[in-house]
Amino acid sequence: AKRLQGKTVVITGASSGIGRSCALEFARTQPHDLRLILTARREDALRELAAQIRDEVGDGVKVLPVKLDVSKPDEVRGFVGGLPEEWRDIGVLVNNAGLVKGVAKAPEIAEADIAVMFDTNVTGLINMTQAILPVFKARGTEGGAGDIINIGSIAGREPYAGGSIYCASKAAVRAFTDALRRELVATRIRVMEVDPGQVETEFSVVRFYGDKSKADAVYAGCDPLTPEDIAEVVVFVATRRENVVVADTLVYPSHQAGAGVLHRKS
Ligand code: NDP
Ligand code: 8X3
Repeated sequence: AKRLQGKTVVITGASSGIGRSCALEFARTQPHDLRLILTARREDALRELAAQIRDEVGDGVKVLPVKLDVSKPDEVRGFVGGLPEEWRDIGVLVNNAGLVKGVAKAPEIAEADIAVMFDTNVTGLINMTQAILPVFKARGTEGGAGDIINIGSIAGREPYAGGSIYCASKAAVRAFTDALRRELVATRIRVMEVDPGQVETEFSVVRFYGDKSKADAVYAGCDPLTPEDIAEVVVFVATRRENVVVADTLVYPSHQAGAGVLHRKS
């Protein structure tokens, strides 16, 4: 179905992993007068992705790469106003930007790591939501007023040792999402959360401060999800009939049954 025809989709953290795959999946499956606003800090990666989408799907999808650090409240506040006029009619927000830093346990957790995880995963997601909600609310209470799709994590449901801050940040995403759905119950704005289990992306490379061998060990003997697997779910929830809210989704690879509960091939 051409359910996103004429719509504008914003994705945060589109330069890598799940966000990047979401951009490609929206473009490939809904190439009918779709506008994609791709945001992240790494502008070069966004430009490359925009070129790839243009080559693959052509004119049906217009792509606007925008450099945006969601952890900077001033940048987020100016985001919608800074868009060219024809890009401001946003219909879908995918709050995907997020990160984990380190595996330290209290009291050894670096203050800078605590700050960057909360500023990005929690405050950034909330600020983005608040920046874009007025666009949705201006549409009134008709169907299709707007979609917010928040990327949480299994870590927000099952906290684990060595991940306390990341887990707390994702639990905060979950609480904010659930409260927001209640706050907006009289509107036709859909508030949805997708919680991935283990996905192989740059996530673990970032967690280990660029140490690729430590990152690879996370996935040793496992068969993790690909970012495309999560992108398919994100596009699925965004393309249901207007009255259908896929409110809350947990997605594992088949060898996972909880946070860190992974069957590894020896
Ligand atoms: P990646 O590291 O591959 O991608 C993270 C993305 O977030 C990048 O595009 C990065 O872009 C962006 N980002 C980070 N900080 C900021 C910032 N301050 N402002 C804007 N963008 C930012 O990891 P994933 O794709 O795996 O992560 C995407 C989401 O999925 C995160 O919220 C993560 O917590 C969640 N998740 C991941 C799981 C996994 O196992 N991989 C499991 C469950 C949830 P740039 O550096 O260019 O700014
Ligand atoms: C990422 C999943 O379990 O590695 O959100 O923290 S986990």
